[in-house]
Parts: sequence; C-alpha cells; structure tokens
Amino acid sequence: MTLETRLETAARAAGVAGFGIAGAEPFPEVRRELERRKAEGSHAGLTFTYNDPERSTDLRTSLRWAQSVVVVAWSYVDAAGSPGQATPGSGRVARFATEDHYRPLRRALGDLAAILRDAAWNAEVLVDDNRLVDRAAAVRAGVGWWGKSSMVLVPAAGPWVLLGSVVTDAALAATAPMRRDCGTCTACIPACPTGAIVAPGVLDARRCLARWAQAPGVIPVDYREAMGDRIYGCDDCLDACPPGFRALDRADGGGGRLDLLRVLSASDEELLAEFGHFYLPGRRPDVLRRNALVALGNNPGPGAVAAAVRYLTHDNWVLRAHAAWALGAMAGAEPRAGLVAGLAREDDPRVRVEIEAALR
Ligand code: B12
Repeated sequence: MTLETRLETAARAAGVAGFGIAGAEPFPEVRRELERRKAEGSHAGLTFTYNDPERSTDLRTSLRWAQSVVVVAWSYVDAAGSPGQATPGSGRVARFATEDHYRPLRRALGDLAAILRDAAWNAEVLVDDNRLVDRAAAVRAGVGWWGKSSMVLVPAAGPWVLLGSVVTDAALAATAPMRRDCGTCTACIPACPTGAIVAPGVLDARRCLARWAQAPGVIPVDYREAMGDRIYGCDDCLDACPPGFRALDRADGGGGRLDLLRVLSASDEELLAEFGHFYLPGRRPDVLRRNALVALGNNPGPGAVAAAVRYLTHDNWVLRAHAAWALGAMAGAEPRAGLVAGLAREDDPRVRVEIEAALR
C-alpha cells in the first residue's frame, strides 16, 4: 500500500468528511488578497494570517522542509445539533463552537502525523494556525471548493466542516483539484444580516457578526441589534447554503442554546471552564459577558432588567456601556429607572453617552 493510500485509509477510518494532498508551494494569490484587504481595512484589524501575509502563504518560511500538505475536513454538524427554541432570555452559539469540535479533527490529524513519523518523515499538525491559510490548502488539495460565502464547501457536508492539515517533508502525490463551483447559486449573499459578503467569495470582516462577537472592546451601536441573540459566531451564510442542507437534516435540535442570566452570573473560572474553546482575545471572559448583555437586550427573559441594572455598576466600563444599551433596547419604566440611577452615579463619559442614548 502506498503512503498516500495508508493516509487516506486512516483518515476515512477516523471519520473525516474530506481528504486530499497538496504541494507545499507558496500561495501568491492569497498573499495578494491578504495584503489588499489589509490595505483597504476589510480585515478589520484581525491578526491571525493577516499579521504576516508572506509567512502565512509560504509554509517554507516557517517549516523549511515542507514538501506536501495533507488536508482533512471534519464535519461537525451532527455532533453540534441545531439550535433549540429561541426562548426568551436564551442566547445562541454557532454550531462550530457548541463544543470543542476541533478536538476530533486534531485527533484524526494526529493519527496521520503518526503514520508519517513512523515512516521516518517530519510531520507537523496545523489547525487554525497563523502559518497556513487552511481554506487555500483545502482547495488546492481538492478537499472542496471556494463558495461565494468564502467558506470551503465539501461534498455531502457543504460548509459545515472545520479544516486542518499535516505538513510533511514526504513528497506525496497530490490529489486533483475538485471540478465544482457554486454555479448560479447566490443564496448566502442576501442571507448575511449585515451585508458582509461584499462580492462573491469576498467577506468584509468589518461587517461580519462572527467577527464582532470575538472582537475586543465596544460593539458598534449599528451592529448590536443585528447581533440578535448570538453570543458567539454566526451561521447565517452557512444555514442558507444548499449543499449543506442534507447535513443539517441529520442534526437534531437542542444544540447551542444557553441561559444568558447564567452567563452573566458565572465567575471568570466558570466561563473559561465552559467556553475555553472559544477564541476570546486575551482569554478575557468579559467579551462573552458583553455579548450576553447585547443578546439579553435583543431577547430579554425574566430577570433580564435586574441583571442588566446590576451590570451598570460593573468595574469594566465596556460592560456598563453595553448594559445601558440592553436596558434601552428593553424599554419600559423599570429599565428607565435603572438607567436614570446609573446616570446619576456614572462619571465615565464613554458610558454616560450610552446611558443618555438609551434614555432617548
Ligand atoms: C480570520 C478568520 C476568520 C475571520 C474572517 C476573516 C476573513 N475574511 O478572512 C472571522 C473572525 C470573521 C471568521 C469567521 C468565520 N470563520 Co474563520 N477563520 C479565520 C482564519 C483564522 C484565517 C482566514 C484567512 O486567512 N482568511 C484570508 C482570506 C484572504 O481568505 P478568504 O476569505 O477565504 O479569501 C479567499 C476567497 O475570497 C477566494 N476568492 C477570492 N475571490 C473569489 C471569487 C469567487 C467567486 C470565489 C468563489 C472565491 C474567491 O480567494 C481568497 C484567497 O485568495 C481561518 C483559519 C486559518 N488559519 O486559515 C479560520 C476559518 C477560515 N474560519 C472558519 C470558520 C468555521 C468560520 C465561521 C463559519 C465561524 C462561525 N460560524 O461564526 C465564520 C465564517 C465567516 C465567513 N463567511 O467566512 C473555518 C472555515 C472552514 C470552511 N469550511 O471554510 C476556518 C478555516 C478555520 C478552520 N480551521 O476550520 N474567521
């Protein structure tokens, strides 16, 4: 059995939804795109692969010996389930993050790395790593095709996959690219609630709610209502994608819903224990609390007013500001009384502006 066949057999046995092999040559067109977006600002200040476009599009700058990239796609939608009922006071987590779905992907990649190392080759697992643009590797390896949402779509699973690679110095035979595209379908483009897909295949991260949910600091007022009940990630362009419908049918309900008041009353330790697999800048759970306040404003349940009023006295001004917005969104006499009392004690001008706006 060839090494390529052994790798694919092991990957399929581990349950992957897609498998392919690509050469480790640089990705000059992706580098140009990263640089273009950085120059125009549509990377929204994100670091990751944007930090050093040369490095993230040329594996050999970080792994000098790289010859081939073994890429797999992991379908997580069965395990994630579909979000349960949007009950008042509940928040929503995108399916890719309902639990640590990267864990089985990393395990499968670890199996492949072990096979390569047993054959005396170097092997390094890269997932969500700044040294590689995962989607570019997946498209080159024929694992899927670039959809108009900018997601890589995989047969049978559609966009509902996470991607990861093993880089090796073995010169493996490459897989043929997939001869498929979205054709005339444009379902994802109008499905984005904030118009972030500005051209087929091009996402403006400044408008993407998934980006705002993980950005530090203040969520711009214009995006807070659009956040709806989301507290992490956004699936709207994926939900609209026909190649993913069959995979969604297999998912059962109940995944990704949580009680916002519980998030708002949990300690840092509790939040990190439960949501440690989220990307939270600086591992600061206040980003999650901020999102929960916005979600509470958009989807209040019993106890919502009291919880938001309590946050008007929080040490972190960003949380006080979002609590004010949430109370303004809830409207009514009780939130108003909380805001008036908050304004009387508040001396941070950034929060006062928010309280005054909420009172109008
Ligand atoms: C930064 C980042 C983000 C940023 C997005 C920034 C951006 N636009 O690049 C934010 C935080 C917003 C984000 C959101 C999400 N992300 Co993200 N993210 C990344 C990360 C770390 C880097 C991505 C990157 O380098 N982008 C660079 C740009 C240049 O790539 P691109 O947008 O794909 O651009 C290509 C297309 O535009 C294409 N193209 C250009 N013109 C045209 C024209 C046509 C017609 C077509 C079809 C294509 C096309 O060419 C470009 C490259 O040259 C990767 C992990 C990694 N290390 O790769 C994960 C990754 C891309 N994210 C992932 C996921 C799951 C998500 C979310 C679905 C999570 C969620 N549910 O909320 C959303 C999806 C949003 C979306 N529609 O893309 C997965 C995607 C898996 C897949 N099947 O594609 C990845 C690969 C992580 C992983 N290991 O699985 N993410």
